[in-house]
Amino acid sequence: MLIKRPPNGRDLPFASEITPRAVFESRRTFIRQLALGSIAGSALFEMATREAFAASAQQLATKANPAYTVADKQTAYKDATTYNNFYEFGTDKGSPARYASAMKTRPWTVSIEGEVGKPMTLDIDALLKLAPLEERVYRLRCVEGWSMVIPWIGYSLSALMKKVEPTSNAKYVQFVTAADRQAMNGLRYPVLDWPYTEGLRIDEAAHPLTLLTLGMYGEVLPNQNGAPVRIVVPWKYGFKSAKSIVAIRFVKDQPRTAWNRAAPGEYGFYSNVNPQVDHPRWSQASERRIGEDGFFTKKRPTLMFNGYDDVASLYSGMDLKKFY
Ligand SMILES: Nc1nc2c(c(=O)[nH]1)N[C@H]1C(S)=C(S)[C@@H](COP(=O)(O)O)O[C@H]1N2
Ligand SMILES: [Mo]
Repeated sequence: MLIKRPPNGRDLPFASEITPRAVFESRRTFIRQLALGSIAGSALFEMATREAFAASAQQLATKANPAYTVADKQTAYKDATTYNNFYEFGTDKGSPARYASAMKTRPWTVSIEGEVGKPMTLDIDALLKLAPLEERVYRLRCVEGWSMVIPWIGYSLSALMKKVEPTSNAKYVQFVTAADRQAMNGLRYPVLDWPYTEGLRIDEAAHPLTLLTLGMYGEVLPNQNGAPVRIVVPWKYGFKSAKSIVAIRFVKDQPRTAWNRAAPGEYGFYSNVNPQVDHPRWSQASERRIGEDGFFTKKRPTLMFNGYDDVASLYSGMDLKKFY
């Protein structure tokens, strides 16, 4: 897939390294034909340029995981990549797609630290190779009342946890995300206490559903969806799924989270999808599926734990109205 040492003597990769082979080859053919004058001016021209220059994301080889794939219709790629929450690039839904290309996602390292026997700093290539990449189609339910169905690529965070060996003091995991003032135009607004941070209890982090996510729709993550690495916790509201992670800290005490700091009465630490516990300002009983349900369609019911009943045992005996 990736050629290790670029024979060009630079640090920059060749197009062939970051481009799917088919696209690269069709680009070469296209350029050759262009040189021969056989395409320019023809109706094929527009098609060929789009084919050769538009799709340039690195494809990832994956194995589908049917056990963690919902049957719901998948959200269109276009919707999943243009309707985003990524406040580091602005607070409206279109801003991440517009501005996130300013973020450089290579080189990128994630530091795994705190209460672990083997702290380590891993770069993206190491993370891509750490465990077999799986495709899992998950529902994502935003606390705002909309949802999507996305084919993510990654592996259980538990695979990484096994490598770093959390100590017996590790009761929680904190995710710290990128806060680069040069690249992230949203950071000049004090909407949240940057960097955006999130957290899970250690058993939630170790649950196989918790996905260390490196791609979606067959490719590496688009920047606006949290490239190059994010977490996806499908039974919790979307804001728990922190994007563009730079550190994973194993800690003794429950960590503060960006949204809990900003509005403690509205966003708790647990934030499990729960149709019976309303947000103080709106109901959480139903949702609108992006790309399917229009504004005049009756909203669809929201499912307890977003439909992931598997996780119920993590909370047995807990009052989920109190621990919202
Ligand atoms: N770093 C960071 N991560 C974040 C956010 C954010 O603003 N910053 N927004 C969250 C919210 S509210 C949601 S709903 C999901 C959206 O993920 P998606 O754009 O890939 O669908 O990302 C979450 N992760
Ligand atoms: Mo969200």
